[in-house]
Amino acid sequence: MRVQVSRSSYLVLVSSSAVFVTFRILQWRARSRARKTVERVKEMVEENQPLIVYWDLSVRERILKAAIRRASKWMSLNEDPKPMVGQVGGAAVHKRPVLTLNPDYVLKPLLADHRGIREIAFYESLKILSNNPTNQTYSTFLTGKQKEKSPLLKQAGEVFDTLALAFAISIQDPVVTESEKALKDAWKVVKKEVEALHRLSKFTAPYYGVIGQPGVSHAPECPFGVTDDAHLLLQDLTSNYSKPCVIDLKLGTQTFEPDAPPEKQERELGKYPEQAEFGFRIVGMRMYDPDHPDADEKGFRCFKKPYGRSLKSRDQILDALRTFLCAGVEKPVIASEDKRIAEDGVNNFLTESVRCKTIANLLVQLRQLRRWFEENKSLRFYASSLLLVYEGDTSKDNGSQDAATAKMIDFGRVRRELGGDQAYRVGLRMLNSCLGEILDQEEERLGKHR
Ligand SMILES: Nc1ncnc2c1ncn2[C@@H]1O[C@H](COP(=O)(O)OP(=O)(O)OP(=O)(O)O)[C@@H](O)[C@H]1O
Ligand SMILES: *[C@@H]1O[C@H](CO)[C@@H](O)[C@H](O)[C@H]1NC(C)=O
Ligand SMILES: *[C@@H]1O[C@H](CO)[C@@H](O)[C@H](O)[C@H]1NC(C)=O
Ligand SMILES: *[C@@H]1O[C@H](CO)[C@@H](O)[C@H](O)[C@H]1NC(C)=O
Ligand SMILES: CC(=O)N[C@H]1CO[C@H](CO)[C@@H](O)[C@@H]1O
Repeated sequence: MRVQVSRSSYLVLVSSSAVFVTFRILQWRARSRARKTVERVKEMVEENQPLIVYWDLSVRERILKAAIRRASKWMSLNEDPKPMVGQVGGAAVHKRPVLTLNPDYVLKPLLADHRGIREIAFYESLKILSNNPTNQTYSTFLTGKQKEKSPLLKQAGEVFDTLALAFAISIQDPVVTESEKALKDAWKVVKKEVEALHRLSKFTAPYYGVIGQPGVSHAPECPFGVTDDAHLLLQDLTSNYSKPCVIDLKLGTQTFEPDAPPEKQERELGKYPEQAEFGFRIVGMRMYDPDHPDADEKGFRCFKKPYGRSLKSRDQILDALRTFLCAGVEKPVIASEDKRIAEDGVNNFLTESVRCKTIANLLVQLRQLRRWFEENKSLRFYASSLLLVYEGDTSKDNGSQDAATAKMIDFGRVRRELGGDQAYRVGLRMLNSCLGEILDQEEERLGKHR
């Protein structure tokens, strides 16, 4: 009798301790798996960091290869690209010019430093998300890890982990439950970024890949695999204009990233301190104004970097924007307008003398961009440009003379920052108010003379 009791209690003891050990193992596996997954997702979209971990060799190689493949799929350079006529910004002495290629491409030279690979990654992310804006696509883009077929042993491990997790969730293990919540939040951050990038692509120039370098370089002068010959292949935003008038605005209150060395910060601040107040600077502009004494042989007036830096007050900025927008049609002396009306007998000169529709067109596009910045608060763009283009040819009368384009370019310094880009919004607000003021004045002028 006594033997039997002790044997059954022995069995109970053994089996209960087996259950206990199994429980512990499952719990441990579930907890460590859950923690790791949260870590992995959080790392993917770490704050105050560039979009991709370009210092990771495999990440930058994968993205660069994808960009080269993208361009080579359908583009072979059987024609020599030519230096762009009418490039407005960039191309300081040490830089190479932007090139153009028929029918409507621009080739922007990439920098071999971190900015080159970061700009490629930015455009690649837009492209990848344009077809398929999901967490999965983006996480594969950022980490390179796909749900690949793993070896049998690993698969067994996965099945075990999945069971362990299911078990831990069913008994509401506190650590696993907590991790599940954290995981959901981490994916929400990813999803936000996916949506933001997905909606941003309509404000940027269409991108077709990287051209001019055959593969990833391992030369010491190419620390990130990008060579001196690499070019971004983009759509030429001026290609549909017969006399494109272009202004390049560098947006934001500062042009350096927060981790820039102090000397660089000081240097950048010294270039144009007013940018902190205005939220942008005029990098350059080029307008069609063939009758102007300063016009070049093609009929364009050009303003370069020093001009933008000389603008010290809001009024001067306003004048500069008016000069840009009213080029070739601005007739400041009312007397001459009256004379023209008298000669023609009709008042068609005045309708022609203002660009109200063009300015209104730009304002609509800028409003949409502003909305994006107000509603998508996860990215920040340092030293990025906004390109405004309008038709300078007033001889057409079928509507195309009112065409205008506003697109963002230059993405070498995009970062993830909670709160979004307050600094870019300062610039957009200022730009909006200036254009609005110019439009009001023009409409008033027009109204007075009707
Ligand atoms: N997609 C485009 N369509 C038309 N013109 C373009 C396009 N991209 C660039 N440009 C022209 O090239 C100029 C320089 O472009 P971008 O600002 O991208 O170059 P960058 O060398 O990085 O300039 P920066 O020195 O200001 O950083 C622009 O001002 C514009 O005139
Ligand atoms: C991405 O993550 C968010 C937040 O967890 C979720 O709501 C959404 O359904 C996920 N989308 C996809 C396609 O997985
Ligand atoms: C120019 O017009 C064509 C035809 O409408 C269009 O496909 C193309 O995208 C336009 N280019 C730009 C830069 O807007
Ligand atoms: C207007 O006419 C020009 C030629 O003068 C042509 O290139 C352009 O496509 C036309 N635009 C529209 C909107 O019809
Ligand atoms: C995630 C998010 O806030 N997305 C917003 C981005 O901006 C657009 C407007 O351009 C909104 O519609 C989205 O909801």
